[in-house]
Amino acid sequence: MLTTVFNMSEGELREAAELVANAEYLIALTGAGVSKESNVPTFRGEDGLWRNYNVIELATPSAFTNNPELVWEWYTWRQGLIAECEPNPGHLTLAKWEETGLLKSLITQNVDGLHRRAGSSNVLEVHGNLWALKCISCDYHGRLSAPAEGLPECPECGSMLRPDVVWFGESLDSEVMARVYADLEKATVCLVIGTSGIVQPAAMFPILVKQRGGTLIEFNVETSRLSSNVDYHIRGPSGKTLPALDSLI
Ligand code: BJW
Ligand code: ZN
Repeated sequence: MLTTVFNMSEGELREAAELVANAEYLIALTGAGVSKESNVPTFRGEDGLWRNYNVIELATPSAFTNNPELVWEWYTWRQGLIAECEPNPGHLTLAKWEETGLLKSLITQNVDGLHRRAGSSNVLEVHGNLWALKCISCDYHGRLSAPAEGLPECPECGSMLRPDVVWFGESLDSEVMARVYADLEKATVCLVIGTSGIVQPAAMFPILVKQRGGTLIEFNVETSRLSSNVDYHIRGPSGKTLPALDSLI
């Protein structure tokens, strides 16, 4: 039964479960795929977000400068969509593993906030958060509690506010990155869940763990750019494969 679900031998699966259960320092890197079963679209692939929208028109600083209305429209649409979504059993399993002391750190590229809503608290959001705002002119940072309406204005200086997310060509937050690198140095096992492994620098994180002798266990519905580097590839939707692995621990 398990072999059908995971497309790998039961022995290998038990091995992976044992590695997770006995890991000295277990971390996870997640991408859009972990939220797919919560009905959040992924970025790439068949029904990815980018298929109907051009990334260059939307997720770059110059896109925002040239057409802030279009960029905000896209974010408002996503905020509305994500407000209706609930964490899935994959998110819940990771939250459980943090609570039981198994998972030390959860690094996510996702901006949807679903890991925290599932109960995870040790979450490093390397690409920001869909509900966070920052001013384009001053140091103001804020947070939305409902989808934005029109073009939000800074309450301090009247300039435009933008989503506090990381667009292409922008640096990732240095404090968050310092914590990420500290965890990567300690990690003995890294779970790589639902990411295409295309976007840098996040795609390098598992490689750094591997280079230091750590073990990589991937959960994905297909092969990714990282698959050739992993020790175990557990194929299937992570909302099913993570709870099933948990059942073996
Ligand atoms: C399932 C599933 C299920 C489906 N279960 N799995 C080195 C080399 C080349 C280029 C660069 C480089 N270093 C930097 C760059 C440039 C650039 C980059 O990486 N470009 C690449 C496209 C090549 N990176 C940057 O610009 C970064 N900044 C930076 O490095 O600053 C310094 C610097 C700048 C410039 C040059 C050099 C240095 C910033 C990257 C910011 C990415 N931002 C986005 C948008 C965030 C805001 C928002 O959401 O609106 O982040 S882009 C988008 O991609 C989003 C995601 O977090 C990110 C990753 O996507 P992810 O999560 O992997 O999703 P998908 O859709 O790609 O994959 C989903 C996977 O799930 C698939 O594998 C499915 O099979 C799987 N799946 N259902 C399990 N149920
Ligand atoms: Zn301001």
